[in-house]
Amino acid sequence: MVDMRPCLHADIFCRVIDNYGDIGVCWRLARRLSADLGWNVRLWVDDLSSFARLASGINPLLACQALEAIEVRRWTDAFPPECTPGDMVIEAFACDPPAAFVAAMRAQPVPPVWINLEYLSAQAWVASFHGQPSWRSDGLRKTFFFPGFGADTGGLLREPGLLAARDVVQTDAASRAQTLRTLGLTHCATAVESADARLATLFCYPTVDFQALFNALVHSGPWTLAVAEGVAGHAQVLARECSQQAQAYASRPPNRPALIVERFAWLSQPDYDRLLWSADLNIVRGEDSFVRAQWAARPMLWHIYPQEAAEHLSKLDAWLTASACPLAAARAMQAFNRPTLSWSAALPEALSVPHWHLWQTQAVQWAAQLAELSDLADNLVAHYASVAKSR
Ligand code: TRH
Repeated sequence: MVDMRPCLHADIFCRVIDNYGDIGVCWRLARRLSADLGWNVRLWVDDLSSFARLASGINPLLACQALEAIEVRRWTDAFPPECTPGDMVIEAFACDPPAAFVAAMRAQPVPPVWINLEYLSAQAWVASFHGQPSWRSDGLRKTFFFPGFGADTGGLLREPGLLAARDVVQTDAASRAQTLRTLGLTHCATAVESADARLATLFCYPTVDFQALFNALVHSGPWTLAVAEGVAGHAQVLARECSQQAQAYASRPPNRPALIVERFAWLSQPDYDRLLWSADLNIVRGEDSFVRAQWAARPMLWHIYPQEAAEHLSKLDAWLTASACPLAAARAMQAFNRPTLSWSAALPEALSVPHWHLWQTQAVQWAAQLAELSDLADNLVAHYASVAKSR
């Protein structure tokens, strides 16, 4: 039977505060709504240069363009007269759509379903705030939509087929190595193929004590470390120094350095996923790479985005508890994120047997538990449908 329903329209507003997480989440959501759920999506972004870094098809000079069937608009305070607000308006991270756009929403015979998509947290209060409406003095209603890790939250973005594609890559060493080769990571591919080292990826903030991190890896090595573009500019030199120092103390010379670094140029989001699936350990940050590392079902170290009054540490602890992170790994992650704690001993411990095996098992179980939840875009569409029905 032919589906005769009219196509629904969504506007997504994204203000890039810094880095790539804001646009990373918005772009992923835009693609989910458009490619998988059949919505017409218009994405408003205030910083197209950051977006262009994330999606190479974006031209930062164009005020209006289309990419993957999504209309991308430069965020302007003036309301383009040719635009009508969509059926659902999603502002990411309380970014406040322009006043002229809100006025156009108000002028609609049936105002759009307005969502404020919030930041991700495993803290207990999230469930009680998720889905709460906020009535504005102009009569419009905005609903708080919180991503999260439980059925009483908005869930996490998970594309259909994502986990099946991951499982194919993780079938055996040959498919992991093949994936790494297609990403241009030949040293990483060789390490996986010859099983002579574990593979880690590194995408963290510059505040990490890289010397301590690399020493920790050396002392639990051998490792091959894939380092993201723009992270730890001195990584290769530092890895060599740390490996050489360790070798000087070793009773017999190793047949390979304890830590080898290979850099990777910025990958597309799907390719970055493939890299995470191919690794044994992923060091990630912010919000979106943090979620993607959980889908990878591999041990991960989260370098959390620092917040005022150390709020991020409560966030970290809440997630460690929710995910049932094993004690040694939790200690390593807490120390990794608290500059006052020494984590150089905590990390090698977490990476050593039997702690490592516990960590691997937990990562698989946690990903499977999360996969039981419905995905965030599906939940948004269900919310839209229930509001539309009640009108
Ligand atoms: O870049 P981040 O630190 O982003 C953010 C912002 O700082 C934001 O203000 C803050 O609120 C938020 O974190 C919590 O980290 P994040 O969230 O992991 O975003 C990175 C994005 O970049 C993510 O979509 C994955 C993507 N990425 C690639 O597409 N290719 C790559 O090669 C790499 C390393 C990352």
